[in-house]
Amino acid sequence: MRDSSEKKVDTVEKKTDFPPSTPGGIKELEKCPDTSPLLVGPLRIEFSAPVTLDLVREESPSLEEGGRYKPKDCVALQKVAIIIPFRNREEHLKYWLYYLHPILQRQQLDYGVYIIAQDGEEVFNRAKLLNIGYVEALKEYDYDCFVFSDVDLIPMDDRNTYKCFSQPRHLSVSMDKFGFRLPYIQYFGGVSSMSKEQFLKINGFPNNYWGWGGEDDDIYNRLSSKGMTISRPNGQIGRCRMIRHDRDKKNEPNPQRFDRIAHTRETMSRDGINSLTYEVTRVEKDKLFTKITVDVGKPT
Ligand code: UDH
Ligand code: NGS
Repeated sequence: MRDSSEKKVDTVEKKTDFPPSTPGGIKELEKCPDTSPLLVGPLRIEFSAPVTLDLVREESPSLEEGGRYKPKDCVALQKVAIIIPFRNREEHLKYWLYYLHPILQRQQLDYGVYIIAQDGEEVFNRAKLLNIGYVEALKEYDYDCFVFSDVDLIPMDDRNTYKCFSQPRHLSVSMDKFGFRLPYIQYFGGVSSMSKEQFLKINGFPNNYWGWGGEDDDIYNRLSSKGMTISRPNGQIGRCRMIRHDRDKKNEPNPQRFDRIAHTRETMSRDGINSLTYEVTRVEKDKLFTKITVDVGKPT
């Protein structure tokens, strides 16, 4: 009988002789690099050319149903759910899909696109839709990172990676409508990302901001009250364009927003992902996205 030290040598030799392989003998994929070699840097973004969903579908051969993708040649470093709050912005969505799918693929992400559409004619509730996106995306796949993006914002540089960092990330730092500057240092609106842990630490987002404004400041207050800081790309890489639009119906400035953001620290433990209620009314799987239409209720 051989002694245990011989056995050990045996195991080591096996590992050296055969590179990591699956039971079928196919070589396992390696992790993707920290920086994707496919990135091209600054991009020309414009909204004059006509774009149709069929055109975008034709140009996205590698997508799987529901707007899902993962790199073929390496294992993505993060599994990212992209959540878009939505109602009646079909024109903007076309441009978003047209520009973002190729960018996200060059960033070598394992990702899915979730359009969370508010049903009915009640006042719009952006932050609640984002909470719903988090919950619904996790029912489908073991995402570890969540990117929350307005439908009308397009990055102008593909080095602005739509992934998560050791601190919550603000990605739309340099918007054309603000003269390519941050409007104020605490600004966290537009496009942001959070890992599952970061999101849960703040009990998700507030559910009671009905109408325009303040919900992004509430999220900032939540992060800062839990001792987190905001990570950002530099102002060059973080440039992005907003598709110009008029104010939407049923998304008027919320007169309660100033009072609400003054009390985030007291309300955040009871208003958030732990108090979220809604009903899914429709799920549509397109090649380019998963669209989940939801009844979010109305202000009480
Ligand atoms: N959204 C919709 N539908 C709506 C309202 C909002 O899809 O009816 C979503 C969409 O993803 C949008 C995001 O929520 O990008 C943020 O809402 P917003 O576009 O109203 O916010 P923003 O600050 O505009 O971009 C405010 C109105 C600006 C009026 C300018 C008039 N010149
Ligand atoms: C602040 C709003 C934010 C908003 C930001 C930029 O004043 O919700 O302006 O708005 N906060 C409050 O109203 C308390 S923007 O210029 O994009 O319309 O995101």
